[in-house]
Amino acid sequence: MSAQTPVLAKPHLNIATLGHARHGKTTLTAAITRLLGARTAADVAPPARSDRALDAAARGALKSTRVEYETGTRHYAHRDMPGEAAAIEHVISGAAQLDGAILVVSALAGVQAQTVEHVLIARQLGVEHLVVALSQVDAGEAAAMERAEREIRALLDAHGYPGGTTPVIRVSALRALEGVPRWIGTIEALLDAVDTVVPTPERQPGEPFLLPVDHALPRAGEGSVISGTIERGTVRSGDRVQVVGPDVEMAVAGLEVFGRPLTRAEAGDPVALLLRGVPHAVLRRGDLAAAPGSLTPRRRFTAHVHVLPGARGGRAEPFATGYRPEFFLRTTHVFGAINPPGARAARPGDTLTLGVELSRATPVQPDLRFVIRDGGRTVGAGTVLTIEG
Ligand SMILES: Nc1nc2c(ncn2[C@@H]2O[C@H](COP(=O)(O)OP(=O)(O)O)[C@@H](O)[C@H]2O)c(=O)[nH]1
Ligand SMILES: [Mg+2]
Repeated sequence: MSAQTPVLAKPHLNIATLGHARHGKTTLTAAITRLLGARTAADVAPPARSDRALDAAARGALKSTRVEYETGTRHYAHRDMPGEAAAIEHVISGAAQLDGAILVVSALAGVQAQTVEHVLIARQLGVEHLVVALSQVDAGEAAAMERAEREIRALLDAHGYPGGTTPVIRVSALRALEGVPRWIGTIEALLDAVDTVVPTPERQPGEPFLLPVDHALPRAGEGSVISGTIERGTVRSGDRVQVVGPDVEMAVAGLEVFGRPLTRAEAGDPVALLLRGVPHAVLRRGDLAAAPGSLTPRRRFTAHVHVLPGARGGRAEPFATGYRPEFFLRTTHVFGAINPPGARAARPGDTLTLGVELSRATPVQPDLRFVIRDGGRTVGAGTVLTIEG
């Protein structure tokens, strides 16, 4: 294949499996892969900082893997997310790039802690469209399935998704993988629902290029490769890009979409950029590659923030001025102080406008969405309103 060949004749979407650990996300991903003859990309998340305490076996389970496949109408990049609480960072940094998601809920176990947390994060980071796979139904009792479906619809309603009309497709990925036609049909029905429910996204290929970096890897003898999903704009081989973080600027020496060499990639494409001569050690997840001069790191902004009530996984206590949780913005996270308006504290359940001062300047812009975490819990979420400095 020449480097100029356009590979994607169909619209491209980014989706993921979300949901609690051991509810069947990886098995479902495998069943879809088997059905549609997908390819697995060599794109596996290295352990995030918070994973380091875990042993190697546990870390293996926390990686997210990406596959690609085509239905009759669409091309999908599908990320199989980890469901463990310790891996939530991967879900947060991946969710910002999703056009839709498959929420996997076991018919045996029903809604569990990370089912709730993933729905919350998806909603807060702007994932507008969900399809539910009610999984492991070959092993479930009818009454348990009905109960699980009711819990799911109530959860979706509680987070602003249409619980009444969201497709809840009963699947057995394990039996489909074993080749049982009836169960293969359930995977086909799920994919039809995704094709129907998730609209083709509108991209912004004409905006200044921006790539939040998911991974940075060394490429022997050549430099480094950074990868992620392009948030906006277009990049061509030879374009100059600035990497905000290490603050280096260079020409893109080559680019790949799913391991295929191309000369151009645009908003929505999962891409890897070769940065010749840049040592891997200066690059990291959370950096931003962008059109030179198009980004200004900022520390102070105002934001519209929803403080999660304790009943939804948040804190029981209010936030007072000077509270310093962690802000998850695109693929990075940074501590910041919260300053509620006037002298009042922000109480769990409040939705209000407040000031934020980050400990490290990071490019932010109005409408950027973020998640606020503290002590291993998602305590709030918000949207940037105005930049203050
Ligand atoms: N009976 C049954 N078991 C399943 C099905 N899908 C997954 N499992 C089992 O559930 C367990 C967890 O599955 P896995 O895909 O790893 O879950 P993940 O943690 O959500 O990725 C494994 O033991 C699977 O074999 C299914 O459709 N039916
Ligand atoms: Mg898994």
